[in-house]
Amino acid sequence: MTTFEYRKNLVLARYEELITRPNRKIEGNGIFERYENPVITADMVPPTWKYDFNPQTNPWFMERIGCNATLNSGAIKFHDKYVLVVRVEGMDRKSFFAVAESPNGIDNFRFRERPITMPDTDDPATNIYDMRLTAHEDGWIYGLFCVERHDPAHPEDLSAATAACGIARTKDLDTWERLPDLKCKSQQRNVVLHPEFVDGKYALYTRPQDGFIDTGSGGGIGWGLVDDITCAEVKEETIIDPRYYHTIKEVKNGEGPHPVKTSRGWLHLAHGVRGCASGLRYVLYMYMTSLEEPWKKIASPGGYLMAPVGGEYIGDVMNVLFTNGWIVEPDGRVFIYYASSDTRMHVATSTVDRLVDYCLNTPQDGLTTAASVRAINELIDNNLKILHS
Ligand code: M1P
Repeated sequence: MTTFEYRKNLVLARYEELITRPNRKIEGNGIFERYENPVITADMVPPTWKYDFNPQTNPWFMERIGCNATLNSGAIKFHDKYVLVVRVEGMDRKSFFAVAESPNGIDNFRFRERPITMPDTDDPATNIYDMRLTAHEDGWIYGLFCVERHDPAHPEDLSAATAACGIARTKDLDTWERLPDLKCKSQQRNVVLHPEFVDGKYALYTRPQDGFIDTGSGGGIGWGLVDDITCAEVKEETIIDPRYYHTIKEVKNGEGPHPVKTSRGWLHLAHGVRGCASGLRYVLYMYMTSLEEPWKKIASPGGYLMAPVGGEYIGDVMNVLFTNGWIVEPDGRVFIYYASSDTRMHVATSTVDRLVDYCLNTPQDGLTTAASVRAINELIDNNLKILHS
């Protein structure tokens, strides 16, 4: 057998084994369950995207185009499949979007034949990433994502970049109509489209930021209305979930996927960032807003829902969990898709009832040590009464 044949068979067999590997649930804290394996890794990108399958031009069956990571994915249930629009990052540091589908949401994710070719605007992007999917009541599926360009104001600084919100829409997830980028006063990342019209307008969760990395005076997760999505402009933004000193969202926060409508209010999933000696720490947290007024917070459980554990700590950008996709089934099951350390995708499962209970019954962050101890003592008091009765 030639080296080409031997290596080709090995690569294809390993790939097939990996993407069909069953995933098992790990019992957790009652709020959600993690799973044994990541759902998508860079090794699950199809070999046809990486290898030249011609023995004449690639006799050693060498990898030609490497994949670095598969991370921050939008999620949607589409034609009975659990679908992720994955941020795939090549070894050249460029990210692109690609659709991966699974029959059950926890394993057997397989990429479609080709990545998405996202049309550019008149001002081409250097990099695009982190798509939030919204099946809007206007009938379109929207993808909102970060568009990164070199900052023209600082031509001499090779790290100076700008972040804006790109907008595209589709009916099949393969072909996308690109709309103009969101116009607003500040730079933006983590912009999310609310699924329903509010006062006849499109509604956006925003994340105003002073620079490409620093949110600076941008006070947290914002809310703004847009008259026309085909030339979207947010003229006024109000902060609906602010950052606070000495919390999990002291440095930054950002809306995850679009919120889920429940009988008790809109259920939100987001990421919070704080600084520590080893850099930034990204965790996932939740909050709820009013059904009638989705910009008004009605519940804010203290602390994080999920933080990195075990191998999740390790990767390209350590100590990071990030989410921009979840799927809610009509029976109330929730599939939370999250990336660890900007490297790989995982799933965690829960239910709408459990997450609403978590939001409404977890004590709020009292913002001081004294308040935290008071909350624990209250719990102990109640428990002792029950245990001694
Ligand atoms: O590296 C962690 C995350 O950093 C950014 O998130 P934020 O805008 O909140 O700082 C994004 O680049 C995100 O893609 C990345 O996962």
